[in-house]
Amino acid sequence: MYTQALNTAETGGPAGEDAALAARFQERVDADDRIEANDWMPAGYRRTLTRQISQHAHSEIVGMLPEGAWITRAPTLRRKAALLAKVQDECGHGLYLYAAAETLGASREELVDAMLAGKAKYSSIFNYPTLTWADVGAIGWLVDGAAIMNQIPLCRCSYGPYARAMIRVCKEESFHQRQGYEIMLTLARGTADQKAMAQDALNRWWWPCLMMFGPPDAASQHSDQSTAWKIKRFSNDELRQKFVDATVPQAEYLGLAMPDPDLVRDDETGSYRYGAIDWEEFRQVLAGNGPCNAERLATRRTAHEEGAWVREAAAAYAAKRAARATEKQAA
Ligand code: FAQ
Repeated sequence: MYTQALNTAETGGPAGEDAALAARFQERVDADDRIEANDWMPAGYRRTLTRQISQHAHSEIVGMLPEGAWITRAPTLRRKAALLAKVQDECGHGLYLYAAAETLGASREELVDAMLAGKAKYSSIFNYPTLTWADVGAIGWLVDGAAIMNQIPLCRCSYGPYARAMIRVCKEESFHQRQGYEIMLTLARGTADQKAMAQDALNRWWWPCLMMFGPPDAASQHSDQSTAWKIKRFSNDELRQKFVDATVPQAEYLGLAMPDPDLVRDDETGSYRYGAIDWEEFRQVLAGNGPCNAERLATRRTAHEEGAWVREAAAAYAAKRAARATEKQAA
């Protein structure tokens, strides 16, 4: 097993953990100290971060697929170059995140295998199809917009390697959001058919984007502990609300209608109250029954199998270099 983890001696869970170490750990978290890979940490903290960071990494890698499908069909060379760069960035985000997860003692192989076996989650949003070019605009504007809202607070997460990875990810996501919004603006100001295409994309992506933030606070099983550990700085509902408040005026500027008849601005707070989210749809997508779950996993499995020779060649090259370095040292 290859892992970047430095010191991952487990304490065997809460029962085996030293109470004094646990108290000292929480004091450091409360004081906004950064926890680093070699520091003592509760087993549950390590598990929670490994789960969240690896799910996040899988989301980036699976998240390349919906937009990747449009690279060959982008309407101009400029659009194609920007989309290609964006999808490559997502791959890069996946790699930083797998590296951050490895510092916790999990190997990339085991994390990827869990995803390919359908045992590890990735974001629900990537199980929806990209039917038209406007979907590429809607993903950049809305999906990246939601991702930024969720990820900016993660730059202040208590675990150093995750927080640092998030800084660069968020900068790149800002570019992604703008390229998406610019596509939407061009379509919204284009012909009636183009505007209708933009509206249709907004109609299909809006509700799944609200689901990206996770279940409502009352049903979020990990939130309390993750908040106490300062992995989470805002609750799922708080971030969802911030996203709605930031996005509705952007839709107005585009001249597009929000697909929510219950959406209403509260003049006192300036916030928007939104209609009921279909949590049954969310549950179905998480259970593997979304429109594209099977297709996404099948595509990733094929790509993984077809890339086996690259991994083998890289490992053989690394082994050869290591053997040469040992020979040199011995000489
Ligand atoms: N999809 O107790 P909570 C992107 C699961 S990156 C699937 O509230 P937590 C960039 C959750 O895992 C998008 N599963 O959980 C991009 C848990 O299940 P488990 C990904 C979801 O962790 C843009 C259960 O429900 N971003 O978009 C979802 O405290 C464009 C209970 O939930 C991240 O991963 C969901 N939407 O809060 C790429 C950010 N929501 O593990 C390409 C980091 C919840 O017990 C193109 N992650 N679940 O089996 C987080 O901030 C958190 O993990 C939350 C969930 C907020 C997602």
